[in-house]
Amino acid sequence: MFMKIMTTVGIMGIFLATSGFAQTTLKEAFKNDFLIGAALNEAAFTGQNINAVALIKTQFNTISPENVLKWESIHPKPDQYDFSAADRYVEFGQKNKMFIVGHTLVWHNQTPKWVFQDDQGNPVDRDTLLKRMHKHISTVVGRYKGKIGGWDVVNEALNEDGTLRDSPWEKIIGEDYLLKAYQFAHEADPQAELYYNDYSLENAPKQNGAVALIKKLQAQGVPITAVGLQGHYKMDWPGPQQVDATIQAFSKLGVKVMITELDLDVLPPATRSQAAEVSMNFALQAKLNPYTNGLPDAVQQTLAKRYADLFAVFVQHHDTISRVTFWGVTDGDSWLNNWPVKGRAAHPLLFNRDGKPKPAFNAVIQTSKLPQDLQKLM
Ligand code: 9MR
Repeated sequence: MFMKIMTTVGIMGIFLATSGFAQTTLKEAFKNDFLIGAALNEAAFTGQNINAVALIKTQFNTISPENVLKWESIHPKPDQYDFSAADRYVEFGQKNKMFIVGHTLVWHNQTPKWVFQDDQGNPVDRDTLLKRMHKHISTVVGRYKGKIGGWDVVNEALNEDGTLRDSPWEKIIGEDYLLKAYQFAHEADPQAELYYNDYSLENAPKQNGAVALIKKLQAQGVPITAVGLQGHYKMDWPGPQQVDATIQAFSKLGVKVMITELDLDVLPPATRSQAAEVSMNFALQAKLNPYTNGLPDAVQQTLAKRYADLFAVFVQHHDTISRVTFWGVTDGDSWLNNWPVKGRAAHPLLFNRDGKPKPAFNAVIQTSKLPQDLQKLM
C-alpha cells in the first residue's frame, strides 16, 4: 500500500512540475480532504507582519492562536481578564471566514501560579480549584461562543508512559479534572467541538494511555470530537507507518483526528527525547546550529520527501483527518528557533524566512488528490 502511495506521489510530482499546477495553494489543494491551518502570533493577526498576513489569507482556511488564548495571557490575575489580543485573533479569523481554533483551556504550562494557590501561597483545595476552572472556562468559552469552532480543552495530560501527568490539576482535583473541564466547556458552548491535544501519541505506551483516557471520557458521556496529534516531528520519527497506525487507533474510537501543531525539526538533536516538553533547555553550540545561512539543497530535498511521506498518509486518511495545522507560518516564526536550544536558525515549515515556498511546499501539494482529479480530466 505504501509503495503504491509513494509511486503515485512521484508520478504526480512529475505531472505537476511539467503542468505548472504546483502554483495552487494549500487550502485549495486539500479542500476535499481536510482544513489546512497555521498557528498565528500577534504580529500576524494584528496585520503588523504584512507578508505573513498575505500568506495566511492565501494558503490557510483555519487558524490557531500560538499563545494569546493561554491562561497566562488571557487571565493573568484572579479578577483580571485581558482579551485584547484574543479578540483581535478571533476578529481576524471571522473577517477572513476561517475556522477558528481555541488553544488551550486546561494545561500545566503557561498557567499562573495563583491559579493553584491561596493568598498565603499554599495549594488550594479541590472545590476552590474546580470553581476557578469553571469560572475561567465559562468566561473564555462563553465570550467566543459561536465564533471559536473548537477547543483544545485539555492539553498534554499524559506522561510518556501513558499514565496521567502529575500536574497541579491532577494533584489538587484528582483525575476527574479532565471530565470536569470537558463538561464545563460543553456547558459554555454546546456547539463547539471539544478536543484532547498532546504530543508523541505515536509512541505505543502514550497512545495506549490516550486511547484508555478517551474511552473513559466517552463512557462518562463527554462528546469529544477529536484527538489532536501535535505533530512536532523529527526527521526520523515517527515513521509514516507509525503515524498511519496512530490515526487508525483513534479513528476506531469514533473520533476525528487532527494534526494540530505540525513542524519537522531538521536541526541536529540536542536530546534523544521525542517529547515536545517546553521546559527542556540546552546550551547553544555551533554544531547544533548548522544552517544559519539557509538550508542546503540536499536537506531541502530530504525535508520535502519527509513532508510528502507524511501528507500521503494524511490524505489516505482524509475521512478521519479533519484538519492539518502547521505550528507557525514561516520558519522565522517557529518556536523551534528557541527550543530546546535558544537562538538557533530553525527550518521546520513550508515557507522560508522570506515567506517563499520551500521545495517541501510543492512536495506537499503533490500529495493532494487535486492533481489526480486534474489528471482524470485530461
Ligand atoms: O509556540 C509556543 C511558544 O511560543 C511558547 O513559548 C511555548 C511555551 O509553552 O508554547 C509553544 O506552543 C506549545 C503549544 O502551546 C503546546 N504544544 C507544544 C507547543 C510548542 O512548545
